[in-house]
Parts: sequence; C-alpha cells; structure tokens
Amino acid sequence: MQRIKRIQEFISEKEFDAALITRKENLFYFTGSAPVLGGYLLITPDDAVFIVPELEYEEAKGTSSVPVEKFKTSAELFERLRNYSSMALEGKTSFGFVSSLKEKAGIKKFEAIDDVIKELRIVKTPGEIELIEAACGIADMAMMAALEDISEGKREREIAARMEYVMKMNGAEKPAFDTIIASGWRSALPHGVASDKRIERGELVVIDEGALYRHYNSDTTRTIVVGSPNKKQKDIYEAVLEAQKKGVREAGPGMTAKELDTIVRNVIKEYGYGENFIHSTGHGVGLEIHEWPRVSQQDDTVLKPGMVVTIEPGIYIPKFGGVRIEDTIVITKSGARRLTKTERELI
Ligand SMILES: [Mn+2]
Repeated sequence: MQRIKRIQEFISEKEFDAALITRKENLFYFTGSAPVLGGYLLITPDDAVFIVPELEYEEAKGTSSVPVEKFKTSAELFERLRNYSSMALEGKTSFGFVSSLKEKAGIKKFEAIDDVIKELRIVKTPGEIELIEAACGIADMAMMAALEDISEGKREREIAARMEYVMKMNGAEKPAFDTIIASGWRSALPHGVASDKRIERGELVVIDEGALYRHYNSDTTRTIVVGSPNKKQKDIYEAVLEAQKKGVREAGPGMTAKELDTIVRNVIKEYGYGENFIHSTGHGVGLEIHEWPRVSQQDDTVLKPGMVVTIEPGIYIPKFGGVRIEDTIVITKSGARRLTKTERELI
C-alpha cells in the first residue's frame, strides 16, 4: 500500500481527482494481480479499487491486494469513471482509450504519471531482487545448456528451443524475449533472433537470452567460437571482456548511469573499436526487460543500491561478426554484484 500512497500524494499535490493505471506491469506492481485481460486500477486521493472485466473477477479477487470491482461492458466502465474531471495516466495509455475517457466519461484534464512510477520501480526491494536473482539463475542454466549443445551443423533455432525447454523445466514462465542465437556474419547484428541458419566451424556465436520468472526478467549474453578462434576474434573478445569486467567492477552507488557508460565505452575506444560499439552499455531490468535506468550517454540518473542494470558492451564488424558479453547486476551499498554468473572467458 506504500506504493499506492505515493500515487495518492502525487495526485493530491497536482490537485487531480484520480489516477488510472492500465499497463500490465504496473497493475502487477501496485496490486499483485495480473489478469490476462488486464484491468483498470483507479486511485483517488484516499481510496483505490481494481476494476476488472467480469471474467477476470475471481482471479483478481484471489490475488489483488486492492479491493476488486467488475464491469460487464465498456459502457459500464466509462460510466463508473464519470465522477472525475481530471485524471493522471501512464504515457503509454492508448490514444483510443484516452479519447473514450474524454467522450464517454467526460474527463477533461490529463496528466502523465510516469515519473512517479519510475521513481518507485527503479529501486528494487529485497523481495524483487530475490526474484530477479532467481530469474538470472534460470538464465544461467539455459546458457549452460546452450554452451553444451552448440556444435557444428546445428541450427540456431534448435539451440534456442533447447534453452527455452530448460528455462520452463526450471520454473520460468517463458523466455524474457525471443532468444538470440546469432552465428557467423549474423553475430554482427545486435538483435539476431535465432534463425534456421546452421552453425559452422570457426564462427563467432552470440547467445543473448533471459528468463521470465514470477513476472521478473533476467538478461545475459555470452559469445563463443565453434572450434578455435582466429587472431581477430580473440582481439575483439579481449576488448569486450575487459570493458565488461571493468563495468561490473566499477559500477556502484553515487555515479551516474552516464558515467558508467563512459567507463565501459572508453575501454572499447582504447582498443580502437569505438565506432563498432553501436548501442548503450546497458539498461534497467525488472518487471520489464528494458526499463530505467538506461546505462547510456543520455541518462544522468544517479545509481542507488537496489537498482538492477545490465552491463553489455559489444563490438560489431559487418560481414565479419560480433562479440557481446552481458550480465545483469544489482547496485549494492559498496559496489555491484553479478546476478548472472556464467563463466566469461572465451570458449
Ligand atoms: Mn540486455
């Protein structure tokens, strides 16, 4: 209820009548309930109610920490929301829905609520960190399975299928995102989702995966060479590994996300591959696979204990291939701790 209280303070300060939360991750964050068809969390300065479609009512009643109401038709829902003239909404609320709030519920004034939600969700509680760590443990098991399974002639998608089987057998709901297995020239694509390409001897293979466990995500990447690596493959691997290790070692409270990005980026630049590191160093991980803070030149968020981010430098050389190494880490009082722990040396 502490979380809902913060929203109530916000709408009181802004002199708004209510806030309406509709995104799934936020519904789960504030109510502990995640109905398949979603719902509408209505928060007023001194009350909160979770309004769900009738067929989700029993499910929501059993899981929600907030009192639950049901509606049969959307007309009924908009009628229920008629008592308010101003409403705070998430920025990603759909345009169609906002139009209906105006036309069918008579709401005149809107305000974005994203900053308050971000301020809450960006620092994870010990309970949330436990769940993310469990999700990371499952991702490590899937990575282990991939490293054992990869061999010449296998298709990328076969490896991904095996990994997803291992995830589910170990308690995951599903992969956090489409598993990336990018071999050979495809490894130069930062988002090379597993294809039917066969893995060949001497190729770099980027394996980027995560598991979703009890609503929380994990994210880790390893790169290997099938057979023995050549000089250039070894060189770029060494640069990425040094940058990644330095990022994990130096991450800690008090520095900004931008400063952390600079530390990692500078190692890649010193090796002469600055132009080939074409994305940010990392991103927050939690109820969403990509959340705040962004470990990039554009994010001045000061890192605090309880923030969970990835450190994932990469070097991509078109047609030649790419290397990326990624761990999910949590910022602690004195530094940072890795939550994904698979061996990082070149295999
Ligand atoms: Mn990532």
